[in-house]
Parts: sequence; C-alpha cells; structure tokens
Amino acid sequence: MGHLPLSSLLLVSSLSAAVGVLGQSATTLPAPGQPTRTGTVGGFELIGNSLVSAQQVFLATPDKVFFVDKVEGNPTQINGHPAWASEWSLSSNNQRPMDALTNTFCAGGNVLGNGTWLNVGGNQAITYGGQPAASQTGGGAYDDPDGRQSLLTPCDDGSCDWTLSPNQIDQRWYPTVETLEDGTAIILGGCRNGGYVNDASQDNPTYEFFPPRGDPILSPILQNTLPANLFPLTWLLPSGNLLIQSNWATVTLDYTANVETPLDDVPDAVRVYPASAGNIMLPLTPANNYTATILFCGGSNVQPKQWTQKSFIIPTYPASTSCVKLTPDVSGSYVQDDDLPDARSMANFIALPDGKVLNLNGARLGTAGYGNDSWAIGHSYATSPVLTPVIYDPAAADGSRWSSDGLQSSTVPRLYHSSATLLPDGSVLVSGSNPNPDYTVGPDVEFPTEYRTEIFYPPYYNKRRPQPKGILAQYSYGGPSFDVVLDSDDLFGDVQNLNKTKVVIIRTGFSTHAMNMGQRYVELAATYTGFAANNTGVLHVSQLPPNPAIIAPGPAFIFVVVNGVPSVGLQVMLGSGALGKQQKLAVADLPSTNIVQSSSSSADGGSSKDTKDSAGVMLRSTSGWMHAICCLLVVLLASGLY
Ligand SMILES: [Cu+2]
Repeated sequence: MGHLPLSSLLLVSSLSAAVGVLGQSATTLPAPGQPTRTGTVGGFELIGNSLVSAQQVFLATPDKVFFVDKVEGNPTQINGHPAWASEWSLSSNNQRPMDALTNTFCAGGNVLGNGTWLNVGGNQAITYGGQPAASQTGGGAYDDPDGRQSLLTPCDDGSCDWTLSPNQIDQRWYPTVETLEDGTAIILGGCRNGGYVNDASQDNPTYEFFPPRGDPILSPILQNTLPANLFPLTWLLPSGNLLIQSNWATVTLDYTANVETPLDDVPDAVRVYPASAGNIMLPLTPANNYTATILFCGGSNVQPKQWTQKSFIIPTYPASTSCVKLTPDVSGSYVQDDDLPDARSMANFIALPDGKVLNLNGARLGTAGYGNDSWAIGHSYATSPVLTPVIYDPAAADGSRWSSDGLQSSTVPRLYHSSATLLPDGSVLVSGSNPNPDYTVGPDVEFPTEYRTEIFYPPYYNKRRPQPKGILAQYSYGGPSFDVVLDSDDLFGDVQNLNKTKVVIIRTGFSTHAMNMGQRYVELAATYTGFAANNTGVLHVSQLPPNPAIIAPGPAFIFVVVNGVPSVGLQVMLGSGALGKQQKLAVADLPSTNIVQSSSSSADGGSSKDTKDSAGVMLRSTSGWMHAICCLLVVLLASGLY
C-alpha cells in the first residue's frame, strides 16, 4: 500500500480532532508499515558479522541494536584500542564501533524510566588474555577503566556514545539489574573478582539502587546461596515486591522495608548462572488479571558443593529438561510444566508479540563458563549445542505447550556469552557465543569467538501485517482510553477477527547470560466496535494498568496482534519519561464490545436507517455522542479510501 491520499489525511485530522474532544490530545504515531525484509519463516538468516561479540545485546531504538562485549582483542579498533561495543542499524545493516569506556565483562543492564540504558558491574581493567591490568584508571592494551558505571542515551542517528555515570556503584561482577516503579534501578548481587562460581572471600551479597539511595543493603538470600548466587534471577512483581531466585532458594523481597519472605526451593535444577536456565515472566494480561507467572526451563541439577569438586567434569554433565513455574504473588510453591523437548543450559527465552515464548540457543551438556581445564572443549564448559528453536504456548493445554513444528535449525552454536532480542518487525536477532578468555578463532577452535549474527523469523513473519492507526506515543498508568482503527486488510477481511485482536506492549530487555533483564509483555485491556458491512473495526484500548509495578516506566514497543499476526512494533514511552513517582490515574470505562451488523454509513452505500441503528447502538455505550462521532469518522476512514 502506498502513502495515504490527501483526502484520508484530512480525515485522519478530523479523527484526531474528534479524539481530542474526548480528552485525548495525546500524540498519535503514524501507522506502522510492513517489514522491510522477507524472511525464511521458521528459520534463521545470517545477516552479517558483528564488530564485537554479543555478550550483551539490546534493542534501544526502532533501528538500533547495541552490542556489548567484554574487553578483548577484537580486530575492530576504536580510539586506538580494540572495540568492545558497537551499534547495528537494522535498516541499513551498517555497524559502527563504540567506546564502552569501562570493562563490561559480565555486566548487567537495563533501561531506566527516562530511556537511558544502564550497564553496570563487570570486570576490573584487564590486559591480554583477561589478565589484570596494571592500572584501573585506563591506559594499557585496552585503555579500560574499572567497569561499574557505563550509561548510554541511545539515538537513532549514529551520534551517541557511552558515557561514564557520576555515580560509581559497589564492585559487582555478574550483577542483576531490574527497573523499578519509579524508573530507577535496583542492582543486586555479584562477586568482586570473578570466577566460575562465587565464594565467601569475594561475595557481594547486597543490593543498591541507581541513582544511589545510600549504602548497599545486605540480602539474606544472596548471603545464604553460595556459590551459585551470581546474576540472581530477579523480577519486579505486580505486588511491588521483587522475586529473587538464587541457587536453589527463592524469596520475595520488599525492597522498601528490606524484608525477604522465603518461598519454596526451586525443584529439579539450579536455574541461575552458571546453570543458566531459560527464564521469563509470562504475559501479563487482563485474562490473568495481570498476575505474574515466571517460567524456568532447563539449567543443571548441581548441588552447592559439587560446583568446585575436581570430579565435576562440567562439559559431560547433562543439562535439565525440567520446566517449572511460580506465581509468587499468589503462591510460594512451584508448579511443574511440560518438559523441554531438549535439555538446555544457556537458553534464551524471548517474548513474541503473539503471546508465545521462543526458546533458543544453549547446550545439552555442561554449563556457562570457561577455563583452562584439560577436560574443557577448547576453553568451553559446554558442548552439544542445541540448534533447533522451540516455541512455548502458555495458552495450550498441559502436555502440548512446546512445539518445533515448522521450525528449522540454526547452523551456529550459541554457547556461553550468546544473546538474543526481539526486533520491532517481530523477528529475533541472535548473536554472540564466546566461551574463551580472549578473542579466539581458527580452524581448530570448535567454539570460537562468534561474530555471525542471525535473524530468526517466527511463523507469522511473512504474513501481511496489520497497520493500526491511532497508536499513542506515550502511555499513562490508568487514564482515558484511546481508539485504534483497523481496516479490512488489517482484519484479514473478517470483522470476527476483532475477537482475536490484542494490543500488547513489550519491553524487549537487556540480553545477557540467558537472561533478558527487564523483558516484559503486557496486554492492554480493550473492547471493540466492528462494522460487519465492510469488515473494519475500532479498538477501544485502555492505557497501562494503574500500577507501574506491572510494567515499569520507560521505552517499550507496542504491537497490535490480529489473529496471531503482529503489526510492526512502534516504540512508545511508558509513564512520564522521567525518573520519579509515576502518576496513577482513574481507569476510564471502555465502551461495550459490539459488532454493527448493518451496512452503517460506510462508503458502500448504507441506508439512512442503518446509520441511525448503528449510531443508536453506539450511543448506548458509555462514551456517548462523541464516541459515536468518532466511530463514524473511523468508518469513513476505514472503508472508503483504501
Ligand atoms: Cu559471563
């Protein structure tokens, strides 16, 4: 479809004006178009070689994915030393090296409520082969100051770079970062000097905030779960508590009162690094009343003493197939879920816009980590890569939630230090893997430093995408509803598809170490008015639920999904766009769902009686006259001009 004719632009203006009368003067975004690529549906496509290895990856603007590596001898140079960060433009497929300033080796990250990306923790300054550098303030082979404080305010024009935060945090290697209700971040756990697992001599069993709120606070769960307490799996829950899963233990943390409440131990397997299970909060929806359930799949059944025993020959140790889930605001007990088809350590879970969850990357044998051990595969502590993705459907019946139907295998092993992120067009970027202490490639290296970058195309990818009109640029917590217009093409020519339409907001998260920190999927409440005569419709959509613990403020992507086919996602701002307490507004009632059966006043010649009838139906809805006028304009817009 080409650009809109002038007449329809005028109608868009009329529509906006009508919406404005309803109290929605908020800015709307141009309708998304179609993906620029055609994909190999269910399969992978190599799109190029990254400049640095994708230990950490995140989508920060509609066009830019940012890569962060550890300090190592990547051939790409910046400012006279090897680069360990880069930017990838999705539209041009061009890349540029960036100067990450600090050693981001095994750092954590997340996005703040103002859109700034935080990268904290990581290693101290090093020189070749990962050996400690003489200076912690720069100079040497890599000119890499101690890594605790990089900030990126992303941009889409290629001009931005990493900066140093004025606020240095405590020394943390392998910390977890979660964004809170006010758009600030909590930073949890880690060790001071690194290693495969933690130990008491270097443990940092505390949490702190960014920006700082005082000294770090001791956390009993982190203190009591050595040695596998690195990268503690952490989610802000709708209750406002945090779920923390570390080694075999689980708690909820009230971080305002510093009180931890123990829940059951996780069954079957250790889920945190280095066992590195796939983990994700399942979609929060009106149907589940925005109740959070967290899914953990895979990992390794390793007892605390076993990690450091000489007899623990890591790459021979089978990963787990166990999947369990927990609904911590309701129950402290885990529930068994369908087993993974393949055992996996180091799998990434990616929330797809259609509400399903993609599981990819990882290995059947061994765990995360690497070292100079005689039994290591090169340096890798894992082998037997799992190359076939598998998709989990939370809505499917017990025993049938996993499927690889129609999915093809990748050709690239993705072991330790690989990552993945959803892209705006609903595909998934997959990159990284480097179970080596430094840049290591060559014909004899089984698991080299991996630059090959792929796109995975989910089953919906090549279908014609909905092009919804009326998507807002910014969302409040509660407040007035807004209308989204879908034409006949958007509804695949069937007004009944409105019944299978949803509006979802996804935070794609900061991907590293088999976690996507901050990844979240929230479906907005919605009703609709459909017009059977021309198979068009208007969605009446609520703002965010009036609780920023359901989804923290900051940038996210919005998708309109019709019968399992998502629109191209548009980047939007959740909340105020600034750090601080978010306003919670009263939630406006939505008009009743209704399909107008008669031909109404559309351009295909509905009678005046029909118009009156359909208007009458609309007038009985809660929004009254203005709503009717709005829908009328919408009908004109959707039916006559395409
Ligand atoms: Cu690491």
